[in-house]
Amino acid sequence: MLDPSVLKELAAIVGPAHLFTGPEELVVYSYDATRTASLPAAVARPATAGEVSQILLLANGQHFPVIPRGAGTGMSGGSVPVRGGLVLSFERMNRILEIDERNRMAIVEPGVITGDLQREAEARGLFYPPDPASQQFCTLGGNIAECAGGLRAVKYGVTRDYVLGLEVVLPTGEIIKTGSRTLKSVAGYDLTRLIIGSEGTLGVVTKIIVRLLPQPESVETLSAFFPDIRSAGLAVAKISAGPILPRALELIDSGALRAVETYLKEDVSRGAGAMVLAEVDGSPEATASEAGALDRACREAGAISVTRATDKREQDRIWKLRRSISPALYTIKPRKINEDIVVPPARVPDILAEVEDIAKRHGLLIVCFGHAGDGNIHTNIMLEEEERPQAELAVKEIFAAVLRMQGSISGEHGIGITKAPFLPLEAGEQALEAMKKIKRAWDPNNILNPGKIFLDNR
Ligand code: 2HG
Ligand code: ZN
Repeated sequence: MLDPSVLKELAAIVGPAHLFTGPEELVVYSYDATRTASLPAAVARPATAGEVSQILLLANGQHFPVIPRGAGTGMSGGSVPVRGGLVLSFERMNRILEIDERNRMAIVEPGVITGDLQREAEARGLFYPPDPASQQFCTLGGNIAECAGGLRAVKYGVTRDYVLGLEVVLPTGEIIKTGSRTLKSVAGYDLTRLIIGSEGTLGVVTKIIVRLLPQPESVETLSAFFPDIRSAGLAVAKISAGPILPRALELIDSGALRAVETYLKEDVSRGAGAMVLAEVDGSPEATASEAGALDRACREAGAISVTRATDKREQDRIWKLRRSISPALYTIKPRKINEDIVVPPARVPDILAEVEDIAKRHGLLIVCFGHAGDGNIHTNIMLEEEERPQAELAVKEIFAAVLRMQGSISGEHGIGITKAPFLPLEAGEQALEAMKKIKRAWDPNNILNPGKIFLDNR
C-alpha cells in the first residue's frame, strides 16, 4: 500500500495520466517470464530523468520500494515487485535519441526495444550484436539490468561489451553520468559495468550510449541434425576447439525439437535426436570457406544431414524456430524451471551427460538447448506441480555439478529471486559481503528493487 498523500505526489510528478493504481493495470505489471507474480501498489511511467529523480527522492524519504521494469521478459524474477511498492515503467522513455554514424555509436532511452535499435542500425549499414531470444519485445534498459546475452554472444559478447556510458539516477535521487562517448576510458572506477547486471538494485538507467559495429558483408547459416545429443555435443566441442569462431553455435536436444515442432506445426527434424545451428559472418569468401569447414566438422561428429543457407528469408525461418523454443516448451508440461547454467566450453559434453543422469535419477524431463558455443546451456526442468520437490533437488544437483566444473549458475538471465538462494554457493561468503556493502552504500534505505540478488542484504 502507498499512502494517498504519496500517490498524490507521484501523480503530480508524472502527471495523473501516467500513474496507475487500478487492479487490472497492476496485474499487467506484476509478473515476468518466470510466470511469478506479485502486485505492486502503483505503476508510474516517467518521461524524464528529472521525474525519475523526484520519484526516488520521495521513495527514499518515505521508504517505499521502487522496481524498474522494461518489458517483463526477464527469466529470473528481476522485475517482479515481490515487496509491493511502485513499478517504474519506461514505455514513455523509448526514443532512439541519436545514431552517430561517424563514431559508430547510438544514444538511446531505456525503453527502446532491442530489435528496433538493431533495425535502425542496420538501415545505416551498422550492427548492434547483442540479440537475446526475446529481442523483438525486450528493452535495452532490461538488457542492461540483467546483462542480457543471446545467440551471437559466442563471437560478439554480451550487453556489457557494447555499453560505453550511462545516465543513472541513484536511489538517493542524484543523476550521474558514467563512462563517456569514447571507445576507451579509464577515468576512475568502472561504474558502467557495476550498473550493468545489477538488476535494478543500484540505480535507474535513464540514458544509454552503445557502441555499434559495421554490418558484416555476408552471413551463412548451417543447420545440422544428429542421431543423439552426444554426437551433437561432440560437434559443438570440436567446433569450439577449432580455428573458426562462429557468430552463433547453438544446440537443441530432442525434447526442445519436438516441442518447437508441435508449437510451430512444422516437421523440421524428421525425427532427429538433436540439432546444431551455426552461423558465420565476414567477407563472402571467408564465410563460404568457414561454413564449409563447419559442415565437415558436423559430419565428422556424426551428423545425419547438414544444410547451409545464405538466403535471409531462410535464415530468418531457422532463427525463428530457435527463438520459439522457450515459449514452445509449455506445450510439453504446464510448468518449467529454466536455468541458464554456463560451463567452460570444453565441458559442454560433460554437463549434458550430468544433466541427463540427474534427470534419470529423479524421473524428470529436463530439456537442454541454447548457446552451447559459449558454454551456456538452458536446462529446463519441465514439470507438473506435484513434481516440484524432485525438481528442486535436481536444481541443487545441477548447480553443484556446474560449480564443480568451474562454471556459473547464470550466464545471462541473472539471479533475481529464483537463484538468490544459490548465489552464496558460487560467490562465497566474502565476495557476497563485498557486494552487499556496495548495495548498502548506494541504497542505504534498500528502496531499489529490494529482495533481488540477495536473500537478505543486511
Ligand atoms: C533463449 O535463449 C532464452 O531462448 C530463453 O534465453 C531460455 O527459456 C529458456 O530457458
Ligand atoms: Zn538464452
